[in-house]
Amino acid sequence: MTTRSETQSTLDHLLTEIEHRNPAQPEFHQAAHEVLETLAPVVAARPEYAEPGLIERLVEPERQVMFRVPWQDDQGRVRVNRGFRVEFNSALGPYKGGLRFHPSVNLGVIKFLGFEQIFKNALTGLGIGGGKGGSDFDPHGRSDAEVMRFCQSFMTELYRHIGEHTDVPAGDIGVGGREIGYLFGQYRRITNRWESGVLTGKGRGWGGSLIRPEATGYGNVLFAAAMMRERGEDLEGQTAVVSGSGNVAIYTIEKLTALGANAVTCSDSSGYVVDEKGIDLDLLKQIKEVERGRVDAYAERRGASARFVPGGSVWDVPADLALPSATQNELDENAAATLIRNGVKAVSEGANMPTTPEAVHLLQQAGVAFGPGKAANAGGVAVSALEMAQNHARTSWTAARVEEELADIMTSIHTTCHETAERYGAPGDYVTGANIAGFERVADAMLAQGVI
Ligand code: NDP
Ligand code: 2IT
Repeated sequence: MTTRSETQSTLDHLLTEIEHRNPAQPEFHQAAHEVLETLAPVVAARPEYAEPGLIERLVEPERQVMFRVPWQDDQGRVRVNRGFRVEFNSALGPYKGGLRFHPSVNLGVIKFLGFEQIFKNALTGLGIGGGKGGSDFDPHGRSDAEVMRFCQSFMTELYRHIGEHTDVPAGDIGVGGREIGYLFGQYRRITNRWESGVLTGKGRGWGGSLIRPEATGYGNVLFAAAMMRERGEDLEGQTAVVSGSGNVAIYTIEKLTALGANAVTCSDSSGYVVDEKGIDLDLLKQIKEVERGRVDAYAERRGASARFVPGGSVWDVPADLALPSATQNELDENAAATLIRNGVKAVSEGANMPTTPEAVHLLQQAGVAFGPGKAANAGGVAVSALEMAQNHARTSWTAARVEEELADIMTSIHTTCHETAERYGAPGDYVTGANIAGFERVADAMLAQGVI
């Protein structure tokens, strides 16, 4: 029987090796550290997990695809972007995870997202493996025709790697309903197949699941509510700060408002808006979903209750709850210290890895309930898996049914994380609970399926 400290030193050695073998991929290193630093208790307790090569296989993607994406802009100029799909782990089902279109995308970013996705998808309890993809293409300011040509070129290469039983992409930053439509159209044209289950987040009239657009934000609020219940409180009357103003942020604000909380902020890369009356969702949706505008337009049109703060940090606004819903590492140590000073009770991650490790540590030390993204934002991919189930059965469920299933899944993820943390001596630590519970499910499947 190995001790916890022997196990931890083996894991630390492996982390050093990961850094050497994957140079210049800081986000992937960060994600690997965050998981491997919490696994010692379970690896020490269950000798089968110490089997040589198990964790080494887990941190190495099964397959990584990179490709050229040439397209023509509206002026006829040829542009060249880079496309990625990292198929990380298929022990539990077909690779599943979104596509991100953002100029900051590179292989390390996609690997961090794919690695997180393995554990997140395991936590849903559904049959989905982990993958992620995307491109350094920037959709901001591009016409619909440019976005369509880009998506068609991207799919002209990607199609050979995906399929309803192989790898099922969906949306992420910069990829929403419009992009999924163009991608699906090109896949159907190239393959001459109506293969609904090859992409999720489709339009509701052609195979999309009701509640998929809402699922990540709604799910995160349900997770935050479950954490608050553990503290003997609910969301009614709580003030919430939300970052971002895209898919996840909008439906986070919608669910917070429905449950009686007051969501007072949103943001984008230009700055943030604070609205003391609570964000007016019709106005925000009009500006972001219809006009594809910037958040300063919200403050201009809303009147006296709202103001726009160019550049500033949304975490400066005092609140009971914080739900980061934009991007990685957007909530750092300084922001965490400010939130704590202002009396924050819970932080629940809608985005993937938005809180830096130092900030997570500070929040946990201060007794703030902290919901890590791989648990808290799993509602999106869970409803994607329900979309796949509907597609396979050639049926569609009512919104009420999907929402009920989503609520059950989020409750079960919360319970699993909570109980697992307690079982391994870290009560209240949802990071440890999520990592260990996700790891156990994937590791058991990998061990059962042999060395592949
Ligand atoms: P969207 O593209 O719809 O919205 C992203 C929002 O975040 C925009 O307001 C955007 O502002 C802002 N943002 C993005 N990058 C940056 C940056 N580098 N600095 C400042 N602001 C930034 O994406 P989603 O809402 O879908 O995704 C948000 C987060 O949630 C991501 O971390 C994603 O991985 C995660 N997630 C998404 C899921 C989904 O189902 N969509 C599921 C689970 C997690 P701007 O327009 O100015 O760039
Ligand atoms: O990070 C995520 O979980 C997503 N972007 C959603 C993935 C999906 O397949 O729905």
